Amino acid sequence: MQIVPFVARTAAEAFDRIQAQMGPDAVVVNVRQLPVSGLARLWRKPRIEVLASPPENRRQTPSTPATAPRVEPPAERSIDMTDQEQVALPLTDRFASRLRPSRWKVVDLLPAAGLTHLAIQTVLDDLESQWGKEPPGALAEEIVRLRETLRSHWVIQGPIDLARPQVLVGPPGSGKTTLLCKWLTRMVLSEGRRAKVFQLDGTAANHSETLQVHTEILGVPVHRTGEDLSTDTSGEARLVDIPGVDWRAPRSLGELRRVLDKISGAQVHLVLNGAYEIPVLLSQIRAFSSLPLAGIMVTHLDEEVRWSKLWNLILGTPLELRFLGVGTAIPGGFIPAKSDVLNDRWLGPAPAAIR
Ligand SMILES: Nc1nc2c(ncn2[C@@H]2O[C@H](COP(=O)(O)OP(=O)(O)O)[C@@H](O)[C@H]2O)c(=O)[nH]1
Ligand SMILES: [Mg+2]
Repeated sequence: MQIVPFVARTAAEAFDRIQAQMGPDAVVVNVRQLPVSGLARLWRKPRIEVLASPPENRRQTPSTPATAPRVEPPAERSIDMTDQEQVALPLTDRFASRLRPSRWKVVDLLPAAGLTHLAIQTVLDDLESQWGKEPPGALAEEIVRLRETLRSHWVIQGPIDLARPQVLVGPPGSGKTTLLCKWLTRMVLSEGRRAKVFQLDGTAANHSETLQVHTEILGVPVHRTGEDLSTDTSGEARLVDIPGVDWRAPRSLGELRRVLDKISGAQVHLVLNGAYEIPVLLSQIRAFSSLPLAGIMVTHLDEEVRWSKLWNLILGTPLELRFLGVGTAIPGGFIPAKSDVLNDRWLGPAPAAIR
């Protein structure tokens, strides 16, 4: 990956220079404040260094259609893959034997992809009703149809509207603040947007060094109360960071709801730790769905090989999967969720014709 450093006095200046040199699809890989040493500290404002990569480095050349399932890195190359992620997956598990018989061979792959019995049944029913009980001859053809069937299940709730406050909620430690910093960095350095952050106390006090450091680097103002949040007409994106709440405590969820009720027009996104098992994630979604949710964002995907298991959430809830967070580095590993992103590392890159 070719990486070019840009040193600038402000985030806006860095954005302009990256755009001029690399165009709108440049990928921001890292951002940090450069130390000012010696006496210069007294008069010189610290500068920021942004590492960016030109767009042609982002995609692998699409390969020929997969003839057999394999684990591949995702098409989005801004993610660092660990050795652990490259390990091949077993192709069957204990659920496979309990599935109703089908001539579709591709169904045998679904348990290893982390799909629950219920989700597999749904996919199998849809495969057969959409394409017939008799599968096409080659496994590669079955995989093409499986991709289409899964894609038809992708939930769309509508676009994120940055004119409305964007609020990230979820259990404590699920990665909300980290994801917010990744999103903010993308807005400011890749999209050239102006933004502000509201760091609110919820049922607990909200302290975050990560948020403090990154807003400072980006020159983004942080408001410690929600006073101006609903009435703000500046046109700047408003990102709201709230402490997590215990999803097993209805009282905490009730209090969170009261905080959210005061933010008029908010789009509320549930942030979950994708390394957790599916039954836990589904229970968390059920608990938080008493709130007006506009989608889900899933983090910690550097700790989970089977991104395909997120299909359980898509098949089991009416919520749109918005963004995926991969790792603690900011802004690295912030990926708009798409059907192919979940499938590529499991089924191999999609043939170019159906992308
Ligand atoms: N491995 C890994 N750790 C993460 C990820 N996102 C956040 N974390 C870590 O998880 C912890 C909690 O993150 P934070 O964003 O403060 O969670 P919050 O309480 O939901 O705001 C911190 O130590 C983060 O560095 C991720 O995608 N992968
Ligand atoms: Mg937080």
